[in-house]
Order: sequence, then C-alpha cells, then structure tokens
Amino acid sequence: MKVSVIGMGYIGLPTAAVLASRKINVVGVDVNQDVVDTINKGKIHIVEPELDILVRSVVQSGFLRTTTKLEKADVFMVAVPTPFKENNKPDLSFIRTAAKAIAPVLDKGNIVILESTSPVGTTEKMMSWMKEIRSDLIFPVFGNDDSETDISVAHCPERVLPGHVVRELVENDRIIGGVTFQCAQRARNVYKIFVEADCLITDCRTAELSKLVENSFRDVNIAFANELSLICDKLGINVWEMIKLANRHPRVNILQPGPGVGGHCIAVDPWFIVDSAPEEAKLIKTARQVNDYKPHFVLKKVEEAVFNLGKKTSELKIACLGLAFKANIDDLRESPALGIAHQIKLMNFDKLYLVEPNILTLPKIFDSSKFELTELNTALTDVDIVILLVDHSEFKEMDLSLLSGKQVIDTRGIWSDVHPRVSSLPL
Ligand code: SAJ
Repeated sequence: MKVSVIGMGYIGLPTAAVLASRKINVVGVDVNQDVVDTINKGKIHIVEPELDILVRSVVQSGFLRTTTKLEKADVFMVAVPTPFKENNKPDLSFIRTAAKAIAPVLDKGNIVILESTSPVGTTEKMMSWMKEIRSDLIFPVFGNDDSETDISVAHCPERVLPGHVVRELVENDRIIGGVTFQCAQRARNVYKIFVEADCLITDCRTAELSKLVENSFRDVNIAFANELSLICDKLGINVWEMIKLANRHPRVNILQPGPGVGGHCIAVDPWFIVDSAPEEAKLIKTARQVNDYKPHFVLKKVEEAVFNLGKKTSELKIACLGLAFKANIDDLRESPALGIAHQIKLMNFDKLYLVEPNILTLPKIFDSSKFELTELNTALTDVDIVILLVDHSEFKEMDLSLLSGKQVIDTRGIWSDVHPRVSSLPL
C-alpha cells in the first residue's frame, strides 16, 4: 500500500511519519519547497516532542519521502489548513486546491480521506471538486450504501493535542465518517494500521460536526472560566483559588482562565458551526466573543500597571513572557499572547523585551532592527512591568525573586499561589 499525505504541517507530518513507522510507503506532499527539503533530510520544521526522532528514522529507512508534486497512490489523506476569511466564513480554498491536484492521478480503487477539520458538507464538496475533473470515475453518493463505486471518500478528523501528537495519534479513538458505509469501512482499514484505540464508523456529515462540537465544547468551557476571571477581577477575588475550591465539588470541573483562546482549532472551529446555523448557535457564538474579548481585558491591565507606576510608557520598560498560543510549543498561530505583545509594542514603551524560549526568530510583526528575542533572566533584570502570557515550564520554574518590586500581570495564574507579593491582582 502507498499512502500520499497532502499537507506536511502539524497533523500531516506526524500522521505520515507514524504510518511510515508501520512500514507503509508514504509520500508527503507540500507546496513549500523548504519544508519538503527539510523533511527529506530527516529533519522537521515544527516543534513537537518525539517527532524529530520518528521522522529521522522513517526517512532513513526509506518509508517516508516528500515532494511538491502529487503522484499516484492507493490512499490520499488531505491534511491542509481550513482557516476562516473575513466575517468568520470558512475558507476551503486549500481543500479545493488539494482535491484538484489529487483528481488527475486518481485510479479505480483509491481511497480519499479528508482529515482537515471542516464545516459540515465539506467532504462531499471535496468529492464534487474531484468529480468535476474525473467524470470517468464513479464516486459514491451520500447515503447510497448499496452502490458500487470506483473511489471511496471519507472524513476522519484529527483530534490530537499539540505537544502530545505522536502518542495521541496512536492512542486516541478515531471517528471515521464515510460518504457511504462502504467508504467508512475501507478508510477504517487504513487507520487500523496505526490506531490502537477504537475506530468508530459513521457518515461524513456526523463526523464533520462531531469534530467541530468537540472543539466548541472546549471553547465554551474556557469562556466560562474567562468570564469568571472578569467577575473575580471586579469583586477583588483570586479566580485561581476560587476555581480550585469550586472544583473540589465532585461534579464540577472548571477549566483555567487565560489571556484568550488561541491556536488554529478552538478559536476557529466554533465559527464553522455558527456559520452553518447562525440563529441556533447562540451560546457557541457568545463563548467565542467572551474568549476574543480577553486580550483586550489584559491590555487594560497593562494600562492599569502603567497608571500604578505614575509614569509615561516612554519612561517604562516591560517584558512579555511567552508568545506561543499555549504552553511548551512553538506555534504562534492565532496566539492571543502574540496579539497582546503586538499591541504592547504599539504603546511605545521605552523598552519591550520579548521572551519565547520555543522559537529562534521573532515573527515579522516585530521589526528586527528594534526588537529581538531576549533570554528570560536578561529580560527581568531591569524592567518595571512583567506580563506572563504563556505558562511555559521555564516560567514556572524560574527564580521568583526576579519579580520582586515589579508590576506583575500573571494571565495564567502560575504565580498566584507561590508568589503572594505580586502587585497586580491575578486576572
Ligand atoms: N486554554 C485556556 N484554558 C484552558 C485550556 C486551554 O485558556 O483551561 C487555551 C490555551 O491556552 C490555548 C487554547 O485554549 O490558547 C487551545 O488550547 P487547547 O489545549 O485547549 O487545544 P488545542 O487547540 O491545542 O487542541 C485542540 C484539542 N481539542 C480538544 O481538546 C477538544 C485537540 O484534541 C484537537 O485535535 C485540536 O484542538 C485540533 O486540531 O482541532
């Protein structure tokens, strides 16, 4: 069996590598030549524990190679981004491009699987884009389980947690949604090669919605925690302590407030549901708005810290700790921390120190002639305000005496227990 994985990103590359580690011939396809070259050297372009060792070994053993051009295969797995455009409308252009590239190389008996998280109906849309080019092939029809087809099409949404991808790819249950039951069964045989957990069969529309619902469930729950942080701030209560106490109830499990929700999944996917059912998805939409408001609230806290110091921003130095969208990863996509740091840049402090231990260069929004990545201890030596944006291990383990005498804004609550001397109220 030869498997082609289209999109060598955070999901495609680990999936390709895990499949290749089971001695399946895998060809990774990506539009970015640098990414292709890096992987072909046995290296990786993202930070993900265990992935570097895995990729090195499967490239060396010849089971994984990467290219920019689609070629024939038995199975095609599409793992490309599905961002949204203005007005929170889904942007399916990457899937469309992938479908149009796959179509010319399709042969009878092939299986095409959409892994990208997508609005309901996208698997069938992807199929229709292939059909436009290959009218000679018989594609399945949704719900028509008895018909014989040349191609099988399914949606198998990824559900792995960044930072734990290699393990979760193998250990998490998978939902396999076929355009028909037969498509699902054939796709399931592919996942059974490396998934040790259950592969649960359904139709592609149900699979699409269940993935969106998983991430919306988390978004709504984080919104609850973030709303509590606003309430506690108003009432002068430590939200972290209050949540810890409430969670001692056997049926209460509140998540953690933060500077907002980031990443390319949880901050995006709920909008796909809102877009499909705007009148009905009221709670889901409100949760998105609550979470999107949180960075503005954090910026108000920065203004408050400036006010407390009684000086102009041009006379003050500030350090931002963390830019990634969550702890111990290098991913800056949709990162509230990055957005907050960018707004702080516009406040024209005398000096802005940016600390992010998981990246080597700052993103372009920070002019390289004025800003550079700073090492933690250097950044904390001579600042007036410290704003903790990401709960990276380095910040949890640091010497807390470095914070004394400074205005501290801890958006993740990592110092609220251990460092009662922090001068700003925890958010
Ligand atoms: N966050 C909080 N408070 C919390 C938990 C998270 O503020 O208590 C924030 C994080 O800091 C981050 C954002 O939420 O900014 C999202 O982080 P996350 O760890 O909740 O999720 P992701 O985006 O890394 O991965 C999610 C996962 N989905 C669920 O847990 C339901 C993962 O399983 C999915 O595969 C992934 O989305 C995806 O690709 O869809």
